[in-house]
Amino acid sequence: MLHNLSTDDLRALDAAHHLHPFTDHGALTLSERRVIARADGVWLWDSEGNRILDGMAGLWCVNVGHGRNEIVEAVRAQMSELAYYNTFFKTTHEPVIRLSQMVAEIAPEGMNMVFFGSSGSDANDTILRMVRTYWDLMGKPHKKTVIARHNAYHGSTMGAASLGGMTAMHSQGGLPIPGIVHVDQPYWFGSGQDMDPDQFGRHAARALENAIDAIGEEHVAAFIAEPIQGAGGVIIPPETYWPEVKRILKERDILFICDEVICGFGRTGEWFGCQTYGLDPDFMTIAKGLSSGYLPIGGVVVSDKVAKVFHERGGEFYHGYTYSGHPACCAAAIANLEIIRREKLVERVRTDIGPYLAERWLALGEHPLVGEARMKGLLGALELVPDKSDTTKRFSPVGSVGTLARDFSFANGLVMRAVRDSLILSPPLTLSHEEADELIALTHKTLDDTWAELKRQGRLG
Ligand code: PXG
Repeated sequence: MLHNLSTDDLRALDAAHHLHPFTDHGALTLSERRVIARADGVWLWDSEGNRILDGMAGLWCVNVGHGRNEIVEAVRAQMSELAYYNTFFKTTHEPVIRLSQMVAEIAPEGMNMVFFGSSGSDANDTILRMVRTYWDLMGKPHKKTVIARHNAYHGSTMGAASLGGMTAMHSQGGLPIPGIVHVDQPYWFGSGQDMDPDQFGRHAARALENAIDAIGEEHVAAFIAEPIQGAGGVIIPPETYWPEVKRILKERDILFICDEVICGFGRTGEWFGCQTYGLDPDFMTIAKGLSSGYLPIGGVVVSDKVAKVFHERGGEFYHGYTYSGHPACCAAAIANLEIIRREKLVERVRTDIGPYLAERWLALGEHPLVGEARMKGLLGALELVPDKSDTTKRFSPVGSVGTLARDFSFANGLVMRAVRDSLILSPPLTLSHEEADELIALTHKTLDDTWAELKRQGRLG
């Protein structure tokens, strides 16, 4: 470890050797690089000693908060006993067995089998192969097309980025791969303001129905969606959306893949987002909150209906990763789930900190810069607009004000994420009332700072 390097040394070495994810390296300056040094609870400290409230729980993942020694100790104990062994060739081990059982316990009824990998991306690639293999085994090899949604994020590998609906990502690497079709997202604020939200929710759901009809049900293998789109901008669908999608999926012979990478493990006030919306997935993608990010682990929760077909007809499924069911990662996940259970963090989001924060977050909707404030569980967004009297108007160029506000937020001591011109929030589930008050005050200041700067630039109204 390089313990005595100055912040400037670290920045220079970072620039010389480190390729960051989702980063324009040509534009990233030395002084912009923030070196994070340590963390505890909801707080981060950078290498210059600044204390910052982690409003994004790392990257939507540190559900139990930072600095949990209990997880560290569980990993240390596991690593000294068995740091690594694989789960191929008829072998298994206690941590992967215990974690599989725990996940099956908290998963919706009828979902009892788990396949592990290291991330949400590889889990979605796994699902893509499972879904197409399932239909082969069912004697319906023509069912290969997967329907996903525009602006969805399902990961960065070839399959997952193809399932995602980010056009900028598709433009790099020749994506999407064949057999993936995207339909509209239920983003009322972005594209539905000419209808009331309920009407728009049904309208957005019918995009799925229309796509199925256009492709032909006999060619459609599955529909993949997040209960609430996270990276797409915390798109909380109108209440009418999921019931209508559920009806459509029930009427058709199509598998439902619920991507729970962000919504899972308490974030929406239930263990899984599909429970918040009463959905019946055939597959769930899990990662992030499974271990609260302490070690990398993700996976696929498979329904009994699908597992039965693989067991009875599948033979060998030629798929797996060196680190499938990694013992140390499983130990981290087990300790993490034990904390979530013991501290009743899921209930806490539903009945305590969720409503407490939402009341204050939604009140930020009164700010002159905010066109809409929305929150579900501990997922929030503030849509920033140039003219509050017409919330269909946008800043130009789109995204410039989101970044400006995000930078003010960071400078004020609060990490939020910018998506287009919205500010996004996804704090640890352990956030206290006092910390929530501080978070709201910092957000208020960030909105004021951004508003003053835009006024100075003459970009309001
Ligand atoms: N599905 C969903 C819904 C996600 O949010 C993935 C899959 C992929 O997981 P991995 O573990 O492969 O990263 C994600 C990841 C952002 C951001 O900027 C969001 C994610 C990852 C990185 C950045 O909001 N989500």
